[in-house]
Amino acid sequence: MWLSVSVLLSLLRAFAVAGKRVAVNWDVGYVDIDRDGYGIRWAIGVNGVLPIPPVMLTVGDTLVLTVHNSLNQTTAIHAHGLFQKGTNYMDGAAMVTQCGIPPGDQFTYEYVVGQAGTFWLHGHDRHQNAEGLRTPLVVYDRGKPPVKYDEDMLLSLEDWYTETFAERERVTLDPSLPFPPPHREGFGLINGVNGNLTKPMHFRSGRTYRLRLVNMSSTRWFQFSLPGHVLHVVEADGQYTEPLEVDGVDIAPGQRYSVLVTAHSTSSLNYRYNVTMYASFIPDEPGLSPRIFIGDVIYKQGAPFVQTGSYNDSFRWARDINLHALDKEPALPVDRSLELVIGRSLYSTGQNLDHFNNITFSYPLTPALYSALSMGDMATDKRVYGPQAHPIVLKHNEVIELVIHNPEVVLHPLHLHGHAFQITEYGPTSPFIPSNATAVPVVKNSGVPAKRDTVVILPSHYVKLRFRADNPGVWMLHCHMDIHFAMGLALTFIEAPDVLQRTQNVPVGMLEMCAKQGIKTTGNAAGNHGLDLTGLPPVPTIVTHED
Ligand SMILES: *[C@@H]1O[C@H](CO)[C@@H](O)[C@H](O)[C@H]1NC(C)=O
Ligand SMILES: *[C@@H]1O[C@H](CO)[C@@H](O)[C@H](O)[C@H]1NC(C)=O
Ligand SMILES: *[C@@H]1O[C@H](CO)[C@@H](O)[C@H](O)[C@H]1NC(C)=O
Ligand SMILES: *[C@@H]1O[C@H](CO)[C@@H](O)[C@H](O)[C@H]1NC(C)=O
Ligand SMILES: *[C@@H]1O[C@H](CO)[C@@H](O)[C@H](O)[C@H]1NC(C)=O
Ligand SMILES: *[C@@H]1O[C@H](CO)[C@@H](O)[C@H](O)[C@H]1NC(C)=O
Ligand SMILES: *[C@@H]1O[C@H](CO)[C@@H](O)[C@H](O)[C@H]1NC(C)=O
Ligand SMILES: [Cu+2]
Repeated sequence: MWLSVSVLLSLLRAFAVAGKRVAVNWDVGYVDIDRDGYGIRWAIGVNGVLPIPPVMLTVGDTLVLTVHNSLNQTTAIHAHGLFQKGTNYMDGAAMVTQCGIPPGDQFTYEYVVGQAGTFWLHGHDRHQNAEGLRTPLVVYDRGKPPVKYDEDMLLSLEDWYTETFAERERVTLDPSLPFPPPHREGFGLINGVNGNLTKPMHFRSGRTYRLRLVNMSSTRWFQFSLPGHVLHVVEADGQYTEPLEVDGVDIAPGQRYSVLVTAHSTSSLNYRYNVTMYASFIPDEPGLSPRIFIGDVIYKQGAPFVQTGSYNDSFRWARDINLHALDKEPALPVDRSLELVIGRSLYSTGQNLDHFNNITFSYPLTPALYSALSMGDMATDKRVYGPQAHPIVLKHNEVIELVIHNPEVVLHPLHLHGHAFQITEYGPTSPFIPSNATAVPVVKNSGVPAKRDTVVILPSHYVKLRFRADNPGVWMLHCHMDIHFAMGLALTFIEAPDVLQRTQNVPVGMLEMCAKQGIKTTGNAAGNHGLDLTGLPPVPTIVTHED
């Protein structure tokens, strides 16, 4: 008896170390829903509901995500922040690493999840993310996490609009309409519901909680604070950091933070947390922007609440330049530095479009990954990917420094697929356009910089990022404000296509999805041989620079 129990236990342990298969079935379809009190509109949900239940895994598990597409357009699911090492084709970026899943069809994403931390799953086809197709993905450590806490809590933060994204996109791209476009100020959802109706958090004296804050917003920033408590940042975008003591965190679209908070040892009072949703480019309008949501932190049912005042100058916000990676990896020595300048211009298509170095992004006719895999020796020639994919070919294992300038008056949260980058420097860029955003003087983190996958570049500022090209694949860099992504603020890194060709094979089912839609899975961006790009739309030219 005892023997069999111990055998069973060791079997269980062996099984646990190997990780388990976690099957998640998503029927992606339209739901008619009122999420903000402004009325019913269509949104994109899963299995007939919104919010979509978060997905919880342990590092080493295999996620088996079966997606049935009940929409009337293609769909694809990206796991934001997962590196997909060796499984680039599972990255879920439609027309970059796969063809969208056709309506009525089904596809199973299957990959080992090798990183612990806080991530999210979201639609990466058209802007289905902004229509509701998003949910947190929490990956627990196997065994003891490197930071100590007693309990996990999740707060997902989302913006929501009365208008669909499709409508907001239409008015934004039309230069005859004023910018920002006329639309009702967005609403905030916390854990998928009106932020003032979110279930209270329950604290027990002396216990330490890890609050995972996930910003799944498409346009708005969120600030989180819990007055009367000190927060310690321990994770930024799936990367553990040395604990940093702060009073609040400011989270951009696409970003995640974990903060530790230790409950007071006495519990005669209750507290309230404060989530403020805003965007620096949206003018203040009382009651509409910023939106403030207050949630309860209950120590003792029925106890009075501590009255909290407003913020003062000594309030400490978490800033990523002040964070240090827990693994103590120093700033990488740079092999190649690339300069990118963000801009917004009126193009010959009659649209206001965003660009890096004057190139506004648009999708190739053949997914870039499939070109990289099928073009043989030519795969290292960037011309193969077409001009508008804005391809940048990287050599295996070289350390890239990105120097990204944002001379515009709006800020951009830029997200890189397949990597976490080190943030080594921020500063004002020239020409400096005075705006009411606080100017950050040059700040450097040359010791142990923080690593993350989404960075905010303030108006009139630059940022320097470093990463090692050690993940052969095709990875997007794009603004995580869906509207700017739609306006073309994206580019494609073609990382070590030679190594990629030797090491990765696309599952046949993925190629079949392309065939059903008449999309070629070999050849260049136009699905042709060599450099013949016949069939790609003409490259739009800049009429006037807007900035
Ligand atoms: C797809 O469905 C949406 C939501 O029901 C609807 O608004 C849209 O018109 C449909 N599009 C097509 C092409 O049928
Ligand atoms: C969430 O992301 C949005 C859009 O990028 C950003 O405006 C907002 O500040 C972020 N919120 C937080 C708390 O970071
Ligand atoms: C949420 O509740 C707070 C406190 O009652 C209130 O000031 C705030 O306006 C509410 N927020 C929204 C968006 O209704
Ligand atoms: C909530 O936070 C906002 C700023 O993010 C601040 O202006 C406001 O005073 C805070 N309100 C409370 C009740 O803490
Ligand atoms: C300012 O805010 C901090 C953090 O909330 C608080 O500890 C401090 O007492 C406040 N100072 C004043 C002068 O109100
Ligand atoms: C972008 O266009 C502007 C104006 O024509 C020009 O000054 C600038 O050099 C161009 N930038 C690049 C990277 O080509
Ligand atoms: C900056 O703030 C000043 C004073 O509040 C205001 O008059 C001005 O319009 C603001 N400028 C911008 C670019 O928002
Ligand atoms: Cu942007």
